[in-house]
Amino acid sequence: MTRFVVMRLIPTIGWGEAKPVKRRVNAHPARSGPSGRTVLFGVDQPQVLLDTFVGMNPYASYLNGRDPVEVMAATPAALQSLLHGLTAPQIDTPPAPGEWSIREILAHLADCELVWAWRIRHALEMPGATVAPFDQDVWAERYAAYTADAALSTFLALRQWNLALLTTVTTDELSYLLTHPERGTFPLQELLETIAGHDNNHLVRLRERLHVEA
Ligand code: NI
Repeated sequence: MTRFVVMRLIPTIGWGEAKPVKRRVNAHPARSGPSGRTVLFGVDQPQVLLDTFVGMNPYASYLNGRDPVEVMAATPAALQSLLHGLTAPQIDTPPAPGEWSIREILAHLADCELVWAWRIRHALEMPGATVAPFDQDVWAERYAAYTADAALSTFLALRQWNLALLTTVTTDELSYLLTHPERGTFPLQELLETIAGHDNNHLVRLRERLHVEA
């Protein structure tokens, strides 16, 4: 069987954003990458589409084939381990103008978990539902309101809540579809891969920033 690399229209600014705003250094992976889906919606696509669509979940490359729920379950401990012993200046100071401080990254992770909590439940309730995008930079404009402790606590609580929900999700339900206005239609399983890949993307960047080996 001929394998096509089908490209899907994924905004280069990453997951969830509504418009092409300036890209932050600590935002999301670009659309290109080594891994990807070869078939879109179960159908090999004609060659003409290959130049049009981006055929991959840009976060999948951060999973190394691991089960996304397993990765999601490991993130809280990995994150807390990285944060252990950091000083307030390390947490609150952006490494460069226009980049997020660690406190802001934690707020971003909490906000993403909030969005994903809704999207998972929305897909389970109404398969095929269209989800709302969000602009992470607009949300970040209010991040001065959040302490690092509050952001971390919120992320940890929501992650625990989502992992508990996922214990109830059946294999059939993982194929329930969602439609994102910019990313197109994909199954719940791919949303979980996105969440886990997003986790790992930020963990990798935090380790780089803190000069910590994986
Ligand atoms: Ni992110």
